[in-house]
Amino acid sequence: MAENGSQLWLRFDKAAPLTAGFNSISGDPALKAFDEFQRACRLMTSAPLPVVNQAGANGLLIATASHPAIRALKWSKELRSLGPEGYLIRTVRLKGKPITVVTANQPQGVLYGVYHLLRIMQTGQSLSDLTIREVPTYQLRILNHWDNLNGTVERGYAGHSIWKWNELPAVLSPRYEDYARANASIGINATVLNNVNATPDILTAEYIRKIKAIAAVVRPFHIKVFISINFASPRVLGNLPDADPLRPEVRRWWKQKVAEIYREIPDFGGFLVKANSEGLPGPMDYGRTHADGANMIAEALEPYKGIVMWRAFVYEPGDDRAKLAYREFIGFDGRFHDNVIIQVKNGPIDFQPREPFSPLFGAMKKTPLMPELQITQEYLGHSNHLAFLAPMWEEVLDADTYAFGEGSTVSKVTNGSFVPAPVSAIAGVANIGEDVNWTGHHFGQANWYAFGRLAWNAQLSSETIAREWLAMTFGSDKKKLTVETVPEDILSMMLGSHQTVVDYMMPLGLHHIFAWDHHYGPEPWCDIPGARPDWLPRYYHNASKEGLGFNRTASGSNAVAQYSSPLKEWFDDPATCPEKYLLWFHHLPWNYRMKSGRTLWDELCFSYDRGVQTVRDYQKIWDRNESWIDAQRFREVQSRLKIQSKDAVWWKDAILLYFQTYSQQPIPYSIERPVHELDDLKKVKLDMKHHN
Ligand code: GCW
Repeated sequence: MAENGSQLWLRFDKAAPLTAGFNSISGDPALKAFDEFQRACRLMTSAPLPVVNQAGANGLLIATASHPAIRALKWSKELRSLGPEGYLIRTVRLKGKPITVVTANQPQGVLYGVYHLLRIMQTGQSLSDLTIREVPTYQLRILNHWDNLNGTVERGYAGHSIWKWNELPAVLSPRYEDYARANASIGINATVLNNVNATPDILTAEYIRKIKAIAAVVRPFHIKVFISINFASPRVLGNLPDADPLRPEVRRWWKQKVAEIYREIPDFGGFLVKANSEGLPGPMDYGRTHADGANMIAEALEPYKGIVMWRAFVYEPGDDRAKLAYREFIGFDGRFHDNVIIQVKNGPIDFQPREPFSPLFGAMKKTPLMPELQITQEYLGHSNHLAFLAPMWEEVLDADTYAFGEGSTVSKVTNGSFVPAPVSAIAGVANIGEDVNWTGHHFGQANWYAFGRLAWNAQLSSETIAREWLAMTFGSDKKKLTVETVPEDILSMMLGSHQTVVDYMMPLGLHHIFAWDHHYGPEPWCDIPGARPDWLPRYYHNASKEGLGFNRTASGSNAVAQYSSPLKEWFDDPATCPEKYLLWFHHLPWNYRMKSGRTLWDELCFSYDRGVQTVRDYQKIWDRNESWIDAQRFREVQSRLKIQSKDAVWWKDAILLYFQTYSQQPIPYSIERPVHELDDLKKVKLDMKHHN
């Protein structure tokens, strides 16, 4: 088969193990984990391992804690500390013979352990003397699909939805199982099937049958299914006069609907809700609160241990947009039911190329919060630009909120370490579509992979993740790759690529200077008469003859006050504010002196230029590796790098020429000159309507 990216990082036939394998397998053949190992073995060596009753020399033992062979090891104390999903992988000696054991309390833990073991084999790491113990950072590691029931995907850049709603439940696309396997292999254990901009239809009996069919395919891989719901459903589907959460008939409607779902899907996960946000209905339509709305739905789900993920992506006009979610939610701290989690985007605005973390993290001390990351690159060049997002997510998850003193990082304030959470969770907005390679750009797969790995272990470094992914995804018979031998140039391209996109799009804390609606190219001048001011770039960049940036200090919108000390004081002062967030928090004169000694204007020019030059370097790096990369993937990445290169110049010219009309200073003469006219760039209109 031609190498087309369809196998993702699970290329067992190509990335064959570099180390000696096992002689036999024993344990519990009824486990999915057992099956999956044998399946991978067949692909790697064309034969499964011989199954034996008792593990022999160089044997592999795969079983849960209750299996007699595991009980005999007397590991019960350690096993107890693992919870339902943690696992152990250990080499033991029985009568002097090495045996590799993969075990956990529950079948799902064994499955994650088996995929860990396979990863060791795929990436050429040593299989001897293993002493691995893993417990996930978050209990619920969930993909959010912004997939519409008509097959389009909001902010999806890899083709139509993989969910074939019109064929379901009768026809099950083989991709559903591939999807489940890929997710299980990186520890993802839940999925929200439909767009947060949800239509009531998803709750009809017809759709519940379709959801049930998908749930049946992903269940063996220990993946729970959730859906997004529309708050007005009782009015639309139940013919009630309204959807007021305090109206008894409305409450009854939700209870009955939830009961109907659980009759069909007993392990159903629950609901994700976008309410009173961007025009969607919600409790505030009836003078009620987010707590009223979330708690009503939570009550309906509670008997089944279902969960409500209630989004905090709300920005009713009235103040600096960056402050609005905090203002709306902080007062409800501690007022949500136990099975409600508030889902908060990583930054206070909206998945910008770079944002400081949302001030809600750490501030809500009695309410479980879950981070929402965006895997699909809505604001990062769609599936045309190579941007490995692990470094951005690492920056967010490791950011210190100081809310519970030093060390209360975003990951710790959301994983139950500080705020008790009945279930801790993290979500990623999927970049998956029906494209053969799943994600449009081959390197987009690395972001899906990275999300799963970080959700499992928030401490993993971007470099570790990139090494694993590269070794598994690009190794071949021609060039075996191990975590140690991945090409350093491609590795460093990946690790620097997010910063590179920031450099040519929105450096130094600039944000939301995108083109209207499709969010692909630059449009800092964009002006749509009658549009909400906070949907227009000018609101964010505030360019004038005097300077650039958004004043969120005490003398401006005072958004800094929503952070804990000492952060708020650091952000408030340009001298201590990290330069990567400078124009997020400050409006500064064009001649403001940066740490480099350059003026703000010059520094901006150099950032954009560095972005352009670095993408050109990526082209060189890629081309240099042509000899060993399979032809189709090589060509496809090569052609997207060409687009990225052209786009980077487009961004640089548009932003610098436009801001130059305010700064009235020359672009430093050592920098490549613009190749476009500003007036021409202003006329560019891409036909890229997004599907709402
Ligand atoms: O910024 C917006 C996106 C919308 C998206 C929304 C959200 C699903 O542009 O496309 O809608 O965020 O997260 O709800």
